[in-house]
Amino acid sequence: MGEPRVGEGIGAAVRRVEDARYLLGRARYVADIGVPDELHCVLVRSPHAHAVIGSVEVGEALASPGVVAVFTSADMAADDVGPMRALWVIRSADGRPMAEPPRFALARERVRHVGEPVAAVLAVSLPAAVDAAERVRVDYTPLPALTDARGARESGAPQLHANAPENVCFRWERGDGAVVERAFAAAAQVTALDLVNNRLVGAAIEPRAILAVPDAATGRLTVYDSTQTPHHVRRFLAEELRLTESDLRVIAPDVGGGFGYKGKHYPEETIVAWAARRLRRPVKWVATRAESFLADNQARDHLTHAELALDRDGQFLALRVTTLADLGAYVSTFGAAIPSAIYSSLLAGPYRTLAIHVTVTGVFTNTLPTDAYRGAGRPEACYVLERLADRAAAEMKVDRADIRRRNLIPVAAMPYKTPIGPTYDGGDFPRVFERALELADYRGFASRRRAATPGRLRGIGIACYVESSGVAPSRFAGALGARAGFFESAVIRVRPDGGVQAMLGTHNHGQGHETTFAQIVASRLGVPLTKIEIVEGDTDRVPFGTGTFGSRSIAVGGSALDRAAMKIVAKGKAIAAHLLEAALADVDFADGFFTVAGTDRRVDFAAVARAAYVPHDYPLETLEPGLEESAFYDPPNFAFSNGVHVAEVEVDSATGAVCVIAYRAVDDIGTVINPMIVEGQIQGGVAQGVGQALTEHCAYDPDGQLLSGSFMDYALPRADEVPGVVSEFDESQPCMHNPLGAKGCGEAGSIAAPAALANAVLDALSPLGVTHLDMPLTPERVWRAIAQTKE
Ligand code: MCN
Repeated sequence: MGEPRVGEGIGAAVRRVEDARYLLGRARYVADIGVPDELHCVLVRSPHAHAVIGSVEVGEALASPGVVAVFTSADMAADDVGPMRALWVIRSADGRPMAEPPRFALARERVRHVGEPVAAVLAVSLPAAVDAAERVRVDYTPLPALTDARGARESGAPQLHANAPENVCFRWERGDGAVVERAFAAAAQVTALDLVNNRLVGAAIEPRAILAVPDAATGRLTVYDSTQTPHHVRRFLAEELRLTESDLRVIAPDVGGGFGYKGKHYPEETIVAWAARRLRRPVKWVATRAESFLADNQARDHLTHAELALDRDGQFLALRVTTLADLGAYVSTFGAAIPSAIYSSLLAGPYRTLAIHVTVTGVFTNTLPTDAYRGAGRPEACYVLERLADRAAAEMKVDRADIRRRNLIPVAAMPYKTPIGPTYDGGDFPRVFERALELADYRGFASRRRAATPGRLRGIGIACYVESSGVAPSRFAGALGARAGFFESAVIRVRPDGGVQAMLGTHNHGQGHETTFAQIVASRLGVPLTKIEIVEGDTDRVPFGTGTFGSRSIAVGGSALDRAAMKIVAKGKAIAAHLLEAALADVDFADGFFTVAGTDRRVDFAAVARAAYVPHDYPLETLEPGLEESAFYDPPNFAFSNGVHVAEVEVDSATGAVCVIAYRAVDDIGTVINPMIVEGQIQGGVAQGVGQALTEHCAYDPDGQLLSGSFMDYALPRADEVPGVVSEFDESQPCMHNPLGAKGCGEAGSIAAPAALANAVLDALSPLGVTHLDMPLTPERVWRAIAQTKE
């Protein structure tokens, strides 16, 4: 905290050092890595959403040119390959653990979603594997499919798993229902809404890819994987393949975007790793874009009934939320935790709601599993609250800004314990709110609306959010059933020439870690950026770590790095004291120099580094040679980023097309390490929020066939649909419990943008009497709503 904003350290808008590699085509993704003798894996995937697997005929495929092996679940079972387990096992309200149906990498007996892998073909070339895969004959007996969460709960619905009666995975409950009930009974106003949080597909530029390379000499297996969490993958693979973690090295090299969905464990990882060991040959699988739609986790898909009780002054008295969350066919890595623990714990948002009660039922359907995707649980919570706030304001004929203003938690109330669980350590929500309204010229909006071109309906929308970034305190996760810790690790190795190598368990797949983490080192050690190397994504070079998701890298990884740097300074002082023949207590360190207090005697960092490895005259009993330190960090709490986003839109009343005219954001992410990078992070998140709000929707037909299985049908926003974000940061409230004072920023945009945009579009349509529409607000949906008002 409190670093000068000069040069290259904390607070400087340094250009991303990794961009040269990305922009010049020099990045190395998994698909770029070729090894001699590698086999290509093509997966035979189920064309049915739900079916019993009869025989799987592989003879013809095996006889195809270039084919080395064709495997089915029977082969994996014969090798005793274990099932894929979730990383987080939550408990239902009655205390019972969630249903965790067995999920095998190659489906056994039954398939439960279109695209589920049934057989793996291994051949010497990709075309040979593709051809042979078409010759695998699977005898399926189709079963009725379930593709929506409500249908899964109906009596007589097909049952997906023997150990999940009524297709229910869990029934989650938080808050005091009786207190909420009483508050509703006494309320002057009750506002209710039914909301759909649309299903999304992650769409990184690089499709997932895996290459597993066995080492005949050591018996070890190296797995190159386009993942955000190499340490989790190592652990899952060790468990399933009955290995120790030391038998495996997982490397996540350059990864072309992750957005959360690449931070989960997938069947292909198990299949490729196992096949490589079994065949004693390198095996590579690279998803095609079409395959990504059938193989990658999807996200959101909530049906929610939400009610807000208010007094006559518009104070929020109580919130009651009932959500049906579609988990898809199996429980994915974090699939159960996102719609329960993560989502529900943010339902207070920035507001002082006195009582909150939430129930979430997680159900299975014949669709791709859902799991974390940028925002993960927090956009859903923000959407519920911000849609309710707007609706309540309209019903009470109060200005939308005023109703929020009356309910924001004041800074004096910090730390603030919410009625739904978390304690916010800090944040000046009213200050951020007023600044955002000022930036958006909220007051001047009425005149802009009046001045709009005829046929253009202008609207403005506000969304306030609180985000639990810095996922997660292990204590919190453990209490709620996580099967892993969520610490982060950092090692700083100082070279004899004074250069620094910093190794972290996080992973950079577009967030700019090689720059921002180097800035932290530069600030703490006074070493220029050109002499700092950041290493991530290799379980041999970074033995223990957790990975990048939940906007945790700065708050948790950065804090581990900061601690390691402090240890380097402490050791450096001891070396300097020896070199300068001074008492340790008299040695100070600043700006790259160790100085004897009150004198001009000093030695620079590089000289201390050199001496650390040339200990000719060291007092070896008290001073170890070398300059290398490690630190593990586990946060005591989440870092509660917060902010206010304001979107201004125009709706073409003839076509229903929505144009985002302006987008302004004020975010409190504590101490900003690199303002240029965080601006980019906010902009990227907003782009994804624009997608959810306006264009993206993953749709299945009633038989479970994916209707939006390509970019022709699944509409990512295009550059001309994404507004330039005017972004500001409020640094007045640094995180109180981590050494950097930093809170995460990677998901902020995707959390606030859907609510801000939906509120803006509905504001534009409000003069016509349209009060609710579900996302995505496509031209067709908006046009139909307008047309109906004319009927
Ligand atoms: N940062 C900073 N000052 C702060 C907070 C963050 O300078 N106060 C910097 C960090 O040092 C880091 C970047 O901003 O370089 C994002 O930091 P953080 O908020 O800690 O998020 P993570 O690095 O943990 O990234 C994860 C987050 C998530 S969960 C998703 S999903 C996501 C995202 O980041 N996926 C992304 N941003 C993405 N950006 C790109 N380009 N690609 C993805 O796949």
